[in-house]
Order: sequence, then structure tokens, then C-alpha cells
Amino acid sequence: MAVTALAGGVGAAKFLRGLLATVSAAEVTVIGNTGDDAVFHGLHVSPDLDIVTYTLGGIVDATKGWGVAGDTRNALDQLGRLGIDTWFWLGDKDFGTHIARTMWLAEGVALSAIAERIRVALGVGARILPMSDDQVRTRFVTTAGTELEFQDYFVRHHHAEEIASVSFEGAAAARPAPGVVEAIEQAERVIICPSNPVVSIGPILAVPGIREALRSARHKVVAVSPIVEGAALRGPAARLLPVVGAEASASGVAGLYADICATFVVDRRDAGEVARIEALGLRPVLLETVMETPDVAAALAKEILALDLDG
Ligand code: FO1
Repeated sequence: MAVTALAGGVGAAKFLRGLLATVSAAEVTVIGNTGDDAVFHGLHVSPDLDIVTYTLGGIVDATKGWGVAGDTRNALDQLGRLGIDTWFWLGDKDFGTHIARTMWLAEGVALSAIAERIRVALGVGARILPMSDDQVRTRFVTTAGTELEFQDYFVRHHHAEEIASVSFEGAAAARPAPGVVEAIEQAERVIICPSNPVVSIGPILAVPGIREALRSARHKVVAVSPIVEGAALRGPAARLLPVVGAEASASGVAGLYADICATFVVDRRDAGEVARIEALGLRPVLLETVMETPDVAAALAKEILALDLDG
């Protein structure tokens, strides 16, 4: 079955690894968020694309969920010795990826072609496409009026700042990367991974053409709630949902996706949300979504693939 998945970082990567236990990698296309991309030490870092690539390539640091397992920090320590701020942790092997990406970008290679080179070199069978080759940057304004770039908010300030607004700079003029719209149109099933709806899936949907493609494919789109019992499994999603006018609940997320998916997977602990999801015109499906082990992720993916979307 040809499957296309919209993905953010760690939660999506865990789910995708589970998906590949059932579907052959050649049938899977991942559309990744690049709103988190940033330049550190002159190098272009694409955290969400790398998290997915490293996870599917079997080299991710499983404890952190990002970076390369067993990576060392010699380059970072040297930068620190030179008086450079090193709050963003970059390991030596990871630096290699960012050097290559930056070098190729400078040669005029598109981000999507670079993502393809990296995933092939790292032995990843699934296709990984950035949402766009054009620059889109997620930015925040705090309630105190301070502007923050994504990684500033997320890592440097430990997503503790109170946020008044979120924007995706460059999104209105961005075009979907080559193959993105086709991957949505041609898939037998499109899955919106359990990623942060505001800052992981939000930037993807903000690229003109992607939301429209999903709307036309709505009958085959299944979204998985990243909110369980009103809390995010990871990260600041529960605090960011009210910033975009949504409740921090599974049905709050369902409301954001109501025009683009027909089926909405909620955790079995959220049976109380079913009626509200139905009222939004979505078909709720209760499953175990807390992916504490790879087996749970694989079982979740298998159940989603087995859903009869015409039923
Ligand atoms: N997350 C952190 O919490 N601290 C870090 O220092 C950090 C470094 C980092 C380096 C490369 C990379 O690909 C990801 C990294 N992440 C780090 C994760 C990243 O900030 C976020 O998880 C994503 O941007 C949100 O999906």
C-alpha cells in the first residue's frame, strides 16, 4: 500500500519506524516540516528531516530522540573554547550532515535533492521530502512582546516562554517541494503523524497547495492525535494549541484538521472525546497511541493501515 505521511520530529519518527514494520519502505513517502530549520555556526540544520532520517536509518540517539547515537562533541567544545555560544547541541557526526547540506545548498542543490542524497547515503528506504525547497521559518512572539526563532524558543528557552502568536515566515510565497502534492494525490493512505499540530504539522499545511491537496484527498487521510488526556506526549503542543484558538484536547486537534482528514485516531484513554470528534464530521477511532515501545508503534501503524476507510 502506498502511504504518505506528514511528519514533524521525534513523535513522527517513532510512528514511522513502526509503520515500516508493516509497509515496505519503497511504498512510503514522508513529507517533513522544515519550519524548525536554522543556521548554527554557518551551517544549515534541518532538525525534523534529520530526526526522521536518523531514526529510519537506525542511527538516532534513542534516548534523546534526535542526533546520532554515541556522537561526540569535540567540534562543539572547540567552538565553546573559541567563545561561541553552544546551547544547541550538535555532535561531530551530525556536524558532518550539516556541512554536506550547507555545501550542497551553496552549490545550488535544492533541499529536496539534498534530503534524497542524505537518506540514500544513510540507507533509508523511505522517501523523505521537505515540505518545500523554499525557506519557511516558524517564529514566535511572547506575551512580553519578544520575538523568538523556533530553536530559540524550543531549546534555548526550553519552550517555557508564554507565547502570544506563532507565524510561518515565508510560507505564503513557498511552493510545495517537487513530489509533495503528487505523493498526497497518489497515496492509497495519507497519515498525519502524532506531531505537534501547531509547529510541526502547521508549517506544512501553511505551504499553499498542500492543505488543498489534502482536502481533495480527505477520504483517505487519517490523523493521529498527539494529545492524550489533554496533555502532549512530548513538547509544548498543549500550551501552543490555545495560541491558535484550539482547545488542548484530542477534539481540539480534530477541529484543526476537520477539513483535511475523514478519520481521526485518538488514544483509548480518550473515549470521552469520541462524541465531540463525531460532531466535527470526523470518524473517531480509538487505539493505543502512547508509543512507549517500538512494538506499540508498529501495532498502531498496523491498525491504521487495516482501517476500512470506506466503511
Ligand atoms: N533538541 C534539544 O532539546 N536540545 C538540543 O540541543 C537539540 C539539538 C539538536 C540538534 C540537531 C537536531 O537535528 C535536533 C536537535 N534537537 C535538540 C531537537 C530539535 O530541536 C527539536 O526536537 C525539533 O526541532 C522539534 O521537532
